[in-house]
Amino acid sequence: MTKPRFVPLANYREYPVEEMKQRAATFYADMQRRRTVRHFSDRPVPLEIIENCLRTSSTAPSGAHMQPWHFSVVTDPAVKRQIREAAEEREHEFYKKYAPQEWLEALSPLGTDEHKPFLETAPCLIVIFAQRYGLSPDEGIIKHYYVSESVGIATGILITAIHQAGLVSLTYTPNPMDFLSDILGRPANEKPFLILVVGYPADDTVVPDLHRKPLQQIASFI
Ligand code: IYR
Repeated sequence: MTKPRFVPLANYREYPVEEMKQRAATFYADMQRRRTVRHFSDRPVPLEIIENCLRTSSTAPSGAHMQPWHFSVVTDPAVKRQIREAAEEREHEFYKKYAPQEWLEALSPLGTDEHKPFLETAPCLIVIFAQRYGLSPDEGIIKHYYVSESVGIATGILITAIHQAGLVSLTYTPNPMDFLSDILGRPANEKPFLILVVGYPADDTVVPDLHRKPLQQIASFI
């Protein structure tokens, strides 16, 4: 058994209550401006921004602090093309064969279809993998805990960091996603979780006229 080792909580900052209120309100207003975008400009993004967003994402809490995530950052046009071709094949099957009418109905306000040009146009695809278990240097198996919760939280923080930096993103999940492991050469302990498409919005980008549920509908105070 490893003994716990503690250090002082040196970096916590308490703000005066009025300042806290202001910070919470300002952050909400800023996040309320975030929109998922499906039309991207081909303008490149400095890699340094993506690197810092990934560092931020990896501050997420995780089960037993296993940090069960891996991020493949794809900017190579040939690899983006491969991903687009494979994804569009899956999407064709989805839209033309497998998707139940009810699902297509739910998607109709978003205007999505089997064509995914953004996978090539956007300068950066961050493919997020969830490590179902870890591998020690001698190839022994390390158990991971609450993997989807952990990777989901890290993904949320990544989306927030990208917005905070001034870029836009799209959470994209083709189904099935195993082709990503082959294309990106990821090991069997990692399962593709989500593609985060990142960049600048195209000029004159439009987004669906969606509204967010008000507080009374999403929360109860007991
Ligand atoms: N993967 C498909 C379908 C799709 C599914 C959901 I749930 C969405 O919120 C949006 C799309 C596609 O990306 O077109």
